[in-house]
Amino acid sequence: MASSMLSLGSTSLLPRQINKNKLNPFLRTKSLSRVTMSVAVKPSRFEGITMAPPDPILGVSEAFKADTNELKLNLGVGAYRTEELQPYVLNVVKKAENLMLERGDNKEYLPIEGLAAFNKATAELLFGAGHPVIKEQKVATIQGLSGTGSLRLAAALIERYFPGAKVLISAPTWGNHKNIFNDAKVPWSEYRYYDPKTIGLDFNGMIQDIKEAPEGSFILLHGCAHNPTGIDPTPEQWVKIADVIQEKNHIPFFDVAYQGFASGSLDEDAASVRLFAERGMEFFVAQSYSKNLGLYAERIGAINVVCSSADAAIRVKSQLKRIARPMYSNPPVHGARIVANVVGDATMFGEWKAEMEMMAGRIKTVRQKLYDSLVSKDKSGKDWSFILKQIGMFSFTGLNKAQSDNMTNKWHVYMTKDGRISLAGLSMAKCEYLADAIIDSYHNVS
Ligand code: KET
Repeated sequence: MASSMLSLGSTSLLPRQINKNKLNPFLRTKSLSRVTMSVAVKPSRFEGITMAPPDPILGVSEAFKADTNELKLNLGVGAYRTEELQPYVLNVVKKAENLMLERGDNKEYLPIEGLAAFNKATAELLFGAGHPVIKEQKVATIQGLSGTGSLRLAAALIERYFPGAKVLISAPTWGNHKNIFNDAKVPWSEYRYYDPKTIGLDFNGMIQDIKEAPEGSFILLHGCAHNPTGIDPTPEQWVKIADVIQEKNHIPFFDVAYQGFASGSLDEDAASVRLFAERGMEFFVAQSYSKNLGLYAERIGAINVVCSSADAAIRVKSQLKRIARPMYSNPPVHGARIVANVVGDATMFGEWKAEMEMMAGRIKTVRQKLYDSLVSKDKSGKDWSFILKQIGMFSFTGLNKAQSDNMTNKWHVYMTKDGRISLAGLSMAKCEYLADAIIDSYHNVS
């Protein structure tokens, strides 16, 4: 007991604590130096807090930074880099920012639901301007802290209004999905998605698992450019997925973090979401502008809940705001203004599309070069064509944990331990080196 009172040391005791300590006979009899000595042995209140493991994705960037080898390559996080492997700020973003400075936009708080012009723009980008769900005001849209924050708001809404309902997530999926639902105390399980034998979609497994889930489950779907596999259902398969979800009264929950990055076209990449909207289904869509506008650190995205009536949308929106207020009060304005300016101006919108095509195009070019390098260097006859079939920012290499460790420890190629590499972080100049690393890891490590 005495030692706990001494924990602050005699020189930093606050008046209230000094008064308390006057009642303590131990203190009265001890000299100043004895008091200081006891500080050293006092265990911290945080003794019970163990070291958290590094994040499987963002932790890779931390490890990369610490590596001094000049050959090092960061293919961990899905963040676009130029051919010189530098971060890229889109020209259209700079233009929108200049406009904001010229206008002298203020820094007042936004409403809890975010910037109205952004919410309008983001829903239109997703469903297409003039879509009936927008015209009939059936979508509850609120600005979120990028994709992650928007998913987290939806998870909180599920926990509050659908107690016990389960979320089904693809196996595998983006690593943070599980954290998000765990933290929101929403139970989840997995549906089959990736088939290592075919290095493709396990479509039958997926359909069967969705069918067998308890009626009214939430089915988390990647709108496009599935992370980490880079394998998307075909348009025909999306129709069947929608059929079984409808049959079982499930609620689809789309995560759209790569709109424009799969095909290079914003509209094409929204086709899955629009298919569900056309069927008059109720569903969730979380959006992110981290990748397609390169606004990673601005934390700009949205959660949209498509409801069957305008009245339900108003109520849902009010509850999303209620969840947001004690979490972070209201969202940041900077990224919201950028998106609103870019989408709301025909010229800038056109420029954005061109830059997005350029980014998606660069990734396709390195994808091809990596494939060519693997085929020309690897004499084993292994079929590497799966790399060309995958889409989006990533390639799911099929390398296991030990092989991925070899990529990092021996070759200084930083990647996630599930075998995913971000092609957005690869340059043409590094393709041959990467191919050597992959071939060595694949054939010489088991
Ligand atoms: N969904 C998916 C599927 C996704 O890959 C990411 C980010 C997000 C949502 C969230 O991004 P935000 O920046 O919150 O809008 N993925 C990359 C970065 C990360 O892990 O945070 C990644 O997989 O590398």
